[in-house]
Order: sequence, then C-alpha cells, then structure tokens
Amino acid sequence: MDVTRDGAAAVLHGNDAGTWTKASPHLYPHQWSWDSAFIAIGWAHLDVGRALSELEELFTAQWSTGMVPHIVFRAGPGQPYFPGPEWWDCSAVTKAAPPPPIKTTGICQPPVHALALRRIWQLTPPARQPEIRARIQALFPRVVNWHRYLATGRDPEGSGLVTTYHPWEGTDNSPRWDRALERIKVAKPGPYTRLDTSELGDPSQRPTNWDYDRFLWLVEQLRKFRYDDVQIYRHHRFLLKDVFFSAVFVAANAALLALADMAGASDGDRADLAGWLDRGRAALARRFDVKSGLCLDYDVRTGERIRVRTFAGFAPLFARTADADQLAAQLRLLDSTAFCGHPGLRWRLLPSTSPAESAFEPHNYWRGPVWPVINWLLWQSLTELGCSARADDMRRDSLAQLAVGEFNEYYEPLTGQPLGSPRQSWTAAVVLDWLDDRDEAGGEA
Ligand code: 2M8
Repeated sequence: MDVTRDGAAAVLHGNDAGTWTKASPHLYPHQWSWDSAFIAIGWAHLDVGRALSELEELFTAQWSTGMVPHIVFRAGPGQPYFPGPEWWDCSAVTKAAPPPPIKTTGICQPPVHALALRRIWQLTPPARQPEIRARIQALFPRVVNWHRYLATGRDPEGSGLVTTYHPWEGTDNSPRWDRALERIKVAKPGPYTRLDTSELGDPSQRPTNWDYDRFLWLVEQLRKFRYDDVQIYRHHRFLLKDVFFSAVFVAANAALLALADMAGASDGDRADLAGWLDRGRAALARRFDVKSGLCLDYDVRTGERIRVRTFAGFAPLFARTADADQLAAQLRLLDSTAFCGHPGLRWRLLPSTSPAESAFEPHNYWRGPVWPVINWLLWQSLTELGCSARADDMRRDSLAQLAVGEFNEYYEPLTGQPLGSPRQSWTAAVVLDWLDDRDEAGGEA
C-alpha cells in the first residue's frame, strides 16, 4: 500500500497534545527538541499556525544560556519514560534552567529549528502572512540566541565545530562514540530499570545495557558540573566535535539569514549569523579527509580523529556548503558500495552506518538502519546543491520504503523491515513534506 498524506496526518493528529506533539505514542511520550523541528515541518503542511506553536512551545523551555533542551518533560504520570526528570534535576542545580513546573534535560540536539522556521514561512499562504510574520518575528531572536549558545558555550575554541557532551545529543548509540565510551570505566550508576526494551519487545533494536550504564553515568557527571559549560569543558570525559551536528548548524545559520529581512533581524544578529556560517563552513572543510572522502568527527579529550564510516561523514552535504571537488567526491562515495550502492541494500538510501564497517548492525538503532529523517535532510541538501536527479531518487525510494510498516522510526537497510517505534511523529512529518508537490505557496526565503 502506498504511503499517504492522510496516513501521515493521522499520525501527527494521534500524537498531538494541543501545542506540542509526542515524539511517538508510547516509547517517547514527551517533547523532543529536534523531533519538534521536523514535526513543525509536517504540521506546516496541515496548518502553519499549529506548526509554529510546536516551536513556540519548545522555546518556552529555553535555558537562560540560550540552550534549547533535548527533552521537555510534558507527559503525565500515566505515560512513563526512562530516564525521567529526576535523573537530570536541572532547576535544582542551576539557575540557567527554567524554574518548575518546567522540567527539562540538561543537554541539547541538532538545531533543525531554523530549517523548520524557513519551511513554515515558505508554506504560509498570503492570507496568513501578517499573523505568521509577527509570530516569527517574536521567536526569531530566541532562535538566534540558541545559535549563539552553540557558537560560544559549545565552541569555546571558536573552531566552527559544535562540541557534544552526550550520545543523547542526536545519534545515541552510533559507533562514532564507541571509543570515547570505551574509555569510561564506570562504576555502575544508581539502580535503574529501562523501559525502552520492554516497550519495543526487541532489545536488539536498542542500545545495550553497557551503553545505558555509560549514558546514565554521563548524566550524573553533567549534573555534578551543574550543567555549566565551563566546568563541563574542564572536567567532562565525553567532549566530541560532531561534524553532523555542526553541519546542521551551518545550514541552520543560512536558514536564519534567509529569513532575516522578513524577521527584521538586527545588524548585529545578521553579522553574527554570517560569521558562524562562514566559520562552520571553513571548519567542515578542514575536517574533510581526502583519503576516505568523509568529514571526520574528533575527540576533544584525545585529539583523535574518528574514522568510522557513518552518515555523519557527509557533513559537507548536510551543511550544503560542499565546494565542487568535495561535492563530486562525496556524491561518488554516497553511491559507492560502502554506502547507498551496497549491493545488499533493499533501497538506495543512506544507512546510519556503512554496511562495510565492522560495527554495522542492520537492526540496531543508529548502528545501521536507515532513518527517514536523515534521508530527508540529505534530500533537501541535495536539492539545494542542485543535484535534483539524485534527490528525486532519494525521495522516491524513501516513500517506497515507507509503504511498509507504520511510519516507523527506522528501517532495516538490507530487507526494508520497519523497526523501532511505529507512528513516529518525525517520520510522518517528513512524509508530509515529501508528498507535497504544490509550488511553495507563501513567503520567499
Ligand atoms: C532517540 O533518543 C532517546 C533519548 O533522547 C531515546 O532513545 O530514548 C534518538 O533517536 C533521538 O535522536 C530522538 O530525538 C529521540 C526521540 O525520537 O529518540
């Protein structure tokens, strides 16, 4: 059966909590940061006002540092999630966190929000432009502030690359983090019971207990440092320059600059955005490894380059800034047997980890499966980079893959089997964007 707009809309409506959307019905009952950004793009195809509420609601939990937290805990007690707010205890240890009753985590996720704002504005019909413009103008400085946090607190070296503090800052059990986690010889964190593995019924699709021990120990450390970036930088054991996160930041700075006139941005903000964009683009170019054709993360603590082949290596594409040589090299690699051209793949889509890597696990979360949202980001990048034929193939194959299952979180790359949570909001959201063939109705950006 074909994947349909009505089916995707039903997922968003089913997970809708009024002004925010559960990331999925059971496994993820709260509001997640980058999920919300993708979800807003989906809502923009149904109601641009509702799309904007998603972001407005998320930003009510923004920290005074500018950080947008990775989870805003909003579900009631009947919808448990582990680890809950008590593991973070943010407002008790730092004034930077919003006061109760708002409860959040103390880390963040890739800044897709600006891409969502731009898409919302592009899809705003003329009759709604005055209202939506005013609301975007009100939100815009907060989004710039979020970017300022990433450009400063998360990059005190001014390197142009964002430092992540925890695998939960995007791609949880990616093999990119294996070596850094292996170095942590943890005493077991306090007793805990996971809910995710029983909720899903198949632990092999989720991080291991070894991973969770480290994930929770890292949370304890961050709490001990009172979520203070200076302390964290001084003492934390997990500091990774993440090229994928940094690439999204570059694309997000460009998106805010494209909205600057409409949003009435100040000269200072425009100059900052342009500076962060240039610095990020140059930094990614420096992390490009000619030998492998990939952009490489590095570990701030050891200075070590992380050579494992994952989707993140295509950062120059995700940033939309690849120069002609890098673009050609990355397109060749993308369709090589190490990635989309692997003969065993069900669809020619980008898997989270290369099937040629020893760490590749086709069932396991960020260690192999295809994630529709990542392929959506790449599709949008390829479109912007002028590779429309390759982008069209990616959209077609993604929709074909999604005809099976129920808007799942991720898909087995060799068989196309749907995995993870069904009715995952961000998957439905990107389907709504892929299925939209209207000309852009509204504001230029
Ligand atoms: C996954 O992460 C959460 C923790 O944040 C989990 O496994 O419990 C990741 O895929 C993350 O990137 C995503 O935002 C979240 C909700 O979809 O789930």
